[in-house]
Amino acid sequence: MIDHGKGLDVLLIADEHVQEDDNPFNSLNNFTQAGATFFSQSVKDELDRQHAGNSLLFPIDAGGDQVFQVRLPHRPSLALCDLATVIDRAGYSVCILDNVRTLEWRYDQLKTVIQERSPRVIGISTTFLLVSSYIKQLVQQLRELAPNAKIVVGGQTVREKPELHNCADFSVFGEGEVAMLAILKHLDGEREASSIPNIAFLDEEGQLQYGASVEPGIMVEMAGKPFRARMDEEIPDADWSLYGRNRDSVYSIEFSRGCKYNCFYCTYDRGMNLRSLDSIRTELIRNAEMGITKYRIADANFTDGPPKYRRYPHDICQLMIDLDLGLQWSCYSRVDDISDELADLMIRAGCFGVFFGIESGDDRILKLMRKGHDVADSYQGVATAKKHGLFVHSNFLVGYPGETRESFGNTLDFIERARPDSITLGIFFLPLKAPVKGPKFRDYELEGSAMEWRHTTMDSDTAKQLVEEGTEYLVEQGLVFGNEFEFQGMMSVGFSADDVKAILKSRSHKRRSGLARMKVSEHCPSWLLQMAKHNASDVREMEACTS
Ligand code: B12
Ligand code: SF4
Repeated sequence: MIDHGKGLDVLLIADEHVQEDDNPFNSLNNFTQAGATFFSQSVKDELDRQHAGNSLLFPIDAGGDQVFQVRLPHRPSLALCDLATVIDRAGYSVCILDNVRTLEWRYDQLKTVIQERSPRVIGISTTFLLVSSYIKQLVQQLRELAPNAKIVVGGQTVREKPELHNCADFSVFGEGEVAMLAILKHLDGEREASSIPNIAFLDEEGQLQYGASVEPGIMVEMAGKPFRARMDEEIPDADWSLYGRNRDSVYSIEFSRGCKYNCFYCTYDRGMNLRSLDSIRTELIRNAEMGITKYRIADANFTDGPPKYRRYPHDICQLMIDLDLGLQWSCYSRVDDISDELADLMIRAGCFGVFFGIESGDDRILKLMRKGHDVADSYQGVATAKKHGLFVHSNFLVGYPGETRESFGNTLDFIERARPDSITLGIFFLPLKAPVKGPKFRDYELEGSAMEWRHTTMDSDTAKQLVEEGTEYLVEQGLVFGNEFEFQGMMSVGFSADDVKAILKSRSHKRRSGLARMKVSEHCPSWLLQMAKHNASDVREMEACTS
């Protein structure tokens, strides 16, 4: 490896952008409405005066008046932390910067790091950058800022969108730890790019080439068989001391990769790759020593193990109970996993909430989804989790092939009776590649993609309409629209899990009220000042990265 003195081998960056349209009301997950309060220019001026450049408030146009909504920072990226850990352990220097385009001052830091440390390689995570044009723009911007750096993109979006395969010097599909080290070896002159599995790269003539074991057709056409680059080694322990930010108190942790189910609308990787309890113990203890005790578990489904080790989650909960580190966490779960025994263990291990993807309240649709559980299981799972004191968020989707007004009526009926603590109701999203696009669904004549589609029983316009009508109806019935994701965002800036529950509840009837009726606060509440202070200290923390 070449010694670059103060120079940097790898700069890793991440940001979050999930909608084509920049209107924050279309990407509510990036923001918090903080109890549906919006702030006026005078509050913005006051915050700027006290903590210049904190970028906390995001301007929105409210029918001519400019008001501001609170924007929470993008969560710390586990992908970058994992990558940084293996890069660092291999002896390369590495630095992480996130929120690079969302937060102005973070972008300034990016420029400083590039100027002062001339990274050889810049890696971008697209896990939460969903928009191709945005990614291309970011790559272009980096090329201008760092013309000599090689740019590597990785993460789900670049894997799924073929138009991105030639946007950077290297694209990594699937797990990135092994591939990133191989690319660094290649740049050190020790390996041919064409021998690296699961990557695309630009050759000396700027032509797109694929590395070993990737056939371009497979990357984009394979419906029903999601692509997975399995690592032979264990999932690495993430070392957050490399992350270089101190704002957050809620972090990601991963116990397994992949999922053993095969729901036909879902593109998550199939199969399960587990960590040993020993490595989990080491990571939990090391994190606690750094003050990290709050988590959003990143597993596709935390509450089940593979067929040969069904009690994996039970054992992890028991480990957490025995360690007694005061952990608090939430996770994805399935209704058919939640027994009294597991719910009790989860509560004692520090779980405060679960996210169930229930999707439908109609048995015929659940069967078509190959969901693996029925409506009775859903009633049972929600009731058991609530009985033990878990906050239950549930997601439902409208318009899966076979959906009719009648089946949607059954979903509304289920929600009204089961009453999860919060819900999201959205239009069926048709991914580029998912089993539902395969031959088994030919009879439904499914066409289109993403949010624009049609099939024999419904089209996306009708589904949108039903989502609107259903939402109005459920709001009337006192159901809470929110998201379990918001726990992480709000807890990161100092709210407790109980505060977040209270905020979600207070928001229920306001959620759909729209811009016209929103309240504009002239006051700067103490928590907003607190958040601004967090941001200010984060600026100081990042100075470490430039030195
Ligand atoms: C946990 C999770 C969440 C959590 C995040 C919690 C947290 N603390 O981070 C929550 C519940 C908040 C969440 C929310 C959403 N999520 Co989510 N989530 C996941 C999930 C299950 C795991 C992500 C994760 O952290 N994995 C662990 C890390 C280590 O893996 P990774 O990011 O994939 O990184 C690896 C490789 O991809 C690669 N890699 C990644 N970046 C880079 C960069 C370089 C340079 C290299 C070389 C390699 C590389 O190497 C990494 C290590 O092996 C994935 C599905 C899955 N199983 O992957 C969906 C997933 C990321 N989510 C997705 C979506 C769409 C969303 C939402 C937009 C959903 C919604 N409609 O609201 C929101 C966005 C939230 C927001 N804007 O606020 C999509 C993204 C699709 C895409 N990119 O094309 C995914 C892939 C699921 C899917 N297939 O639909 N999510
Ligand atoms: S929807 Fe959930 S349970 Fe089904 S395959 Fe996807 S991750 Fe697994």
